[in-house]
Amino acid sequence: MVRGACHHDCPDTCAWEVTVVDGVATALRGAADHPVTQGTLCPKVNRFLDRVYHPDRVLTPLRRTGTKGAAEFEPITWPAALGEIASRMRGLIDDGRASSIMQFSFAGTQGVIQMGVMLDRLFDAIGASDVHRELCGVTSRKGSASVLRQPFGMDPMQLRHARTIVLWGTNTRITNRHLWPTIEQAHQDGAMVIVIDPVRTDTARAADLHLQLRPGSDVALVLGLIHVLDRDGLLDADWISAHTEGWPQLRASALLWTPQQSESATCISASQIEWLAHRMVQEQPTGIRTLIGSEHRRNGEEIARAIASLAAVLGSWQQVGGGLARSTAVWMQTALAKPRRTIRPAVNMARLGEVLTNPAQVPRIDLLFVHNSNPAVMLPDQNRVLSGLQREDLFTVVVDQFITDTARYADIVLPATTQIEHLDLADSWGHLFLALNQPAITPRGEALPNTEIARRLALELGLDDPSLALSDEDLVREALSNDHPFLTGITFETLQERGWARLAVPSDARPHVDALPGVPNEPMRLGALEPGTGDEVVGGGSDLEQRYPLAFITRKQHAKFLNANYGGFEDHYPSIGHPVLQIHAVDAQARGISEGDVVRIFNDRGELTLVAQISDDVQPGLVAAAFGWWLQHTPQRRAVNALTNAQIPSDGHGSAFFHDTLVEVCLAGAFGDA
Ligand SMILES: Nc1nc2c(c(=O)[nH]1)N[C@H]1C(S)=C(S)[C@@H](COP(=O)(O)OP(=O)(O)OC[C@H]3O[C@@H](n4cnc5c(=O)[nH]c(N)nc54)[C@H](O)[C@@H]3O)O[C@H]1N2
Ligand SMILES: Nc1nc2c(c(=O)[nH]1)N[C@H]1C(S)=C(S)[C@@H](COP(=O)(O)OP(=O)(O)OC[C@H]3O[C@@H](n4cnc5c(=O)[nH]c(N)nc54)[C@H](O)[C@@H]3O)O[C@H]1N2
Ligand code: SF4
Ligand SMILES: [Mo]
Repeated sequence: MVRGACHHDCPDTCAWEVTVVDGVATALRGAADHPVTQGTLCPKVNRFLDRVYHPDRVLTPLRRTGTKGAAEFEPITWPAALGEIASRMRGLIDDGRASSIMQFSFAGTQGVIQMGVMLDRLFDAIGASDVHRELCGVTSRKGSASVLRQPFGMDPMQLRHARTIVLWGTNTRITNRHLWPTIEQAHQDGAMVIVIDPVRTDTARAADLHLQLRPGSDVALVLGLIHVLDRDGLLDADWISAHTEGWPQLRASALLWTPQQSESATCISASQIEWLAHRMVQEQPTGIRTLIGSEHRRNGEEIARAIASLAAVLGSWQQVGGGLARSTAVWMQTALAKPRRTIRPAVNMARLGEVLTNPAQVPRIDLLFVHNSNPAVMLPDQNRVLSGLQREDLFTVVVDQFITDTARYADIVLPATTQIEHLDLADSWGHLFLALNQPAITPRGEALPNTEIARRLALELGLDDPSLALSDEDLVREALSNDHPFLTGITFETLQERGWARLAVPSDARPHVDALPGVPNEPMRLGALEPGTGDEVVGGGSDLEQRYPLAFITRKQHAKFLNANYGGFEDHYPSIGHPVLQIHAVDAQARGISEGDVVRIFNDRGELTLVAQISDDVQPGLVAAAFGWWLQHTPQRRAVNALTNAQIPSDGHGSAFFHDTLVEVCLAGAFGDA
């Protein structure tokens, strides 16, 4: 039995055990002794060994033989593949154009080592262009950090002690399922579970109360709540003056937001707003759990700021189980040694389509090196991304385990190992446990870990910096070499023996109340809140809205999908077997659409043909389709991101406004197409 941990970009970071017989992995199960995993994985990963041994695995390097996008390749050797990549890179470097090489990667494997530390070093060494990996969590982090400074949140497991649990724009039962037992236990002990989400999700269905607010109206809801808290004298003035600054400004902005005004902006009734404000104070601790549901909007940062401000004025941080539970990444980043990096030219990853297609782009990108990501599926404004990947003068390398929709466009595909074939240190953004992922089998075929690909490419390029020759074990040891109290007692050896370890943080630690090592206890920063408007939203009265009157949400919806990892694998499809468009009966009727009709969804960026599903899980004015399906499922060979909005915050940092997307829907054929 070999101990490891899941690599997916998922808050649960499960610890697992692999049974190996004669060099073949025969069973994979959740570690029974791990307090979060508790012996079970999830519907996505239960059959992960099928993925490891899948007949479609890429097992040798491949070179393109057909047109871009056609996925026609021939096998080549590693020396031939690396030789060709290195000679193209060398040509650009010698020409003084190293920045026309772009590293594009994300969190396909989110482990500390395999997510990119070695490839980052390689591209740092040559001065290639980079991307800001900010499509997930950065907007929400910015918003909460503006209140909390260092955005330490409560350990989500402390929700066990909450009496009022607010799941704010997070679909826990689908996206964070190992937190659900904690919530259920608290519920059994009398806690009330409230979901705030524009969609009736699986989590909303299981909650005591679902507040189905208008998309993007969260700030107006918070202002209404703070209005009531203040008006009814429910707030603790001593707590607020001792632990916050900027309350007068926040209070002044909330004064204008009577429950009735908040109702008209949010569609949550004034009486429910009054009730919730009272509940959150009278039934403490109130724990607010949020992830990234509301960040994919123009006002996403303000929404995160509003939620953090609400937690601050409630004073919930004082009791274990109260406060804000968001990403735990800051705990991990504080604990682990920071990799040494050099600054290189970089653009927000959401801009890839624009960068590849804009003739005036400086520097022009001539060589794109993709690893741990599937930009053809996951980036907004897909048509633009695909036009970029189609460019004949772009040399594209994709490192992956399968021929993804991005790999179809590659000039060279390099075969990557899976998690049971390489070493990694798994940190988590959903809890405080680290795990060591030990390789259980030798790599299949000629697959190599990202780290080894970087080492070989460095040699090929003649780079002799010793840091580019470190082994995977050296890299794990390096990450653990930080002299921080959170790492007390955690070494490579202890992890090797036990498999996992919780950061040395007391289980009843109260961030922003108790002192944390090295974290100054500064007041939380409040200030006026601005509901703002979205970029493309219903109710704004824009010209665009006249043409495209429906909001379009493309959330993570399926229990067996994990981003774009499984949307091309039949055994992972939901029982209906294909993607659908959820539309409310009111909007369907207005367009003559019935259940099962084939419909066309379109806007200026693109179009999709899907099957309609009439559902009151969405509200009138809002249509929804799941993110994660690969391109083969529609006649256009496109997925939901063909329609989504690639705008990013004005400072260039944060997520794209995926969910600020307007569309129109009609029966397919109504415009003469099928
Ligand atoms: N419309 C819409 N778009 C979205 C979102 C949404 O909700 N709606 N969510 C956004 C969010 S939050 C995220 S995080 C992104 C996710 O975007 P990505 O991180 O790009 O997506 P993943 O599908 O998790 O992983 C991408 C690839 O990594 C590969 N991979 C896994 N392990 C390894 C490895 O060890 N080595 C290499 N080389 N490759 C590996 C997988 O095979 C997979 O093809 O999508 C974003 N896009
Ligand atoms: N099964 C499964 N699990 C996953 C993933 C997956 O693809 N599949 N992806 C993983 C990744 S990368 C991430 S980042 C996490 C994300 O985890 P979550 O943040 O929980 O997931 P999302 O589906 O992005 O968003 C959650 C909810 O936000 C709601 N929402 C949208 N707009 C608004 C709004 O304006 N206000 C409010 N209050 N709510 C809004 C959506 O309807 C959705 O139900 O999940 C991880 N876990
Ligand atoms: S995808 Fe998430 S829930 Fe599933 S095994 Fe991996 S970490 Fe656990
Ligand atoms: Mo994400």
